[in-house]
Amino acid sequence: MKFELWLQKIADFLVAAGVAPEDGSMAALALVYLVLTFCSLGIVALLLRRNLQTQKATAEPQDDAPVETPEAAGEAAESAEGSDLSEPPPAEEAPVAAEPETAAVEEVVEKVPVSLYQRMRQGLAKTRSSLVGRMDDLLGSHGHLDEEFLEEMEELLITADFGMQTTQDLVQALAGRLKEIDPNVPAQLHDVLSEEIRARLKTGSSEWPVPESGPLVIMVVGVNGVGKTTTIGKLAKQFSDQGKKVVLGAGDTFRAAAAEQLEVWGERSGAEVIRHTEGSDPGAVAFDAAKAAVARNADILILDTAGRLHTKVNLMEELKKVRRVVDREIPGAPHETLLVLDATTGQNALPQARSFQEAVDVSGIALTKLDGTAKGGIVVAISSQLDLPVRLIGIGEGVSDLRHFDADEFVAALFSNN
Ligand SMILES: Nc1nc2c(ncn2[C@@H]2O[C@H](COP(=O)(O)OP(=O)(O)OP(=O)(O)O)[C@@H](O)[C@H]2O)c(=O)[nH]1
Ligand SMILES: [Mg+2]
Repeated sequence: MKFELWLQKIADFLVAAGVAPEDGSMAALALVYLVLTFCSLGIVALLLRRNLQTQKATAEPQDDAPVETPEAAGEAAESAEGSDLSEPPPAEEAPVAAEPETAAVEEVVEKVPVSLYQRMRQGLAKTRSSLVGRMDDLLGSHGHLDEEFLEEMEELLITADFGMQTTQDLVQALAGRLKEIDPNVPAQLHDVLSEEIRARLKTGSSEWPVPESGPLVIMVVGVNGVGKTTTIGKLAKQFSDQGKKVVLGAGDTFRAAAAEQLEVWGERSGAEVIRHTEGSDPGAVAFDAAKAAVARNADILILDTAGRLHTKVNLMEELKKVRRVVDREIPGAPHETLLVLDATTGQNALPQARSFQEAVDVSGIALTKLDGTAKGGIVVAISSQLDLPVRLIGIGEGVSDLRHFDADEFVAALFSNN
């Protein structure tokens, strides 16, 4: 009623302003419509502006940290060239004057733990959008959750690299909990699935073993190109930052560039690198590296090895020999044998792990390139199907893109909204 009165008043005003009396009501309605449209547009524009400002504020700390460090710039250049570092970089590439700036940036990152978590989320962005995003779409297309929904979930988990065994296990668990999920509330599906995934992830200790005496020896093995040398470099930097003295053994004598690549990481992390010439015996390098680590009173010795196919028996024998050599020099060594697996190779990682495990008594997994795959399910497959802890995950090429694997953090980074 009131609206009609208002409309009549506007019509009277418009007629007084010169509109024909028979068009007064229509003109008043049109005016009201126009005013409402402009108000709505104004509100939409305000909301968009606020959203843009929020996105900018959350993006800034993550984008700045890796890009501004001189190390990150160095790594970007290195990744552009691939792992083939045939030309050793000029000495200026590790400028002493640039150090404080790097330290300052890393200090800021240390002081704001949330940004470390955000970086992990950033690294897992592809997995999150493909897994959780597709799951939400699937939920949206099903009015009620039935057998067909479960079949499609099974397909989704298999394409996300969870592997047949883990997928079937998860789908079975999901089938028993469907009544907890309202198809209109995706968060409920996230909660159920993240709980089930979390229950299947093993939590290894984040502490490294403490040897009875002498340096902690970590031997790093894996097939070609999985990220062994890069992981060693990142790890050496982490240990050095903790004030530990690190020696690196360039046990990949197969390519001259391999030792040079390790030397670049040695410069970055302040670790001494023991190397021989191309083609020499990896056992001899291990012997010298162990001797040097003891003589220098080092806390950590990390041994690089050449990439090798897990199916080549003679190459696996070579690894056993290297182990025997270090054990003779430092009893009990290697205390940790880290198998590096490339997450982008998917299910092939599992037979690789089994072969290395048989040959050299692997004690933990470093899963690299999780940032480069939309198939993060491999973490769950490896963690639930192998009797080995996932110790480290690589979520980028940057020096700080190596994290101790924390199952709670991993699940949160995949499923939570912030
Ligand atoms: N995106 C991404 N790239 C990585 C990661 N870890 C290593 N890489 C890249 O993978 C490539 C191979 O890394 P390397 O460390 O040389 O691998 P490798 O196992 O030592 O290789 P070989 O010694 O030839 O067997 C390099 O370009 C690295 O920068 C990671 O976590 N994420
Ligand atoms: Mg290498």
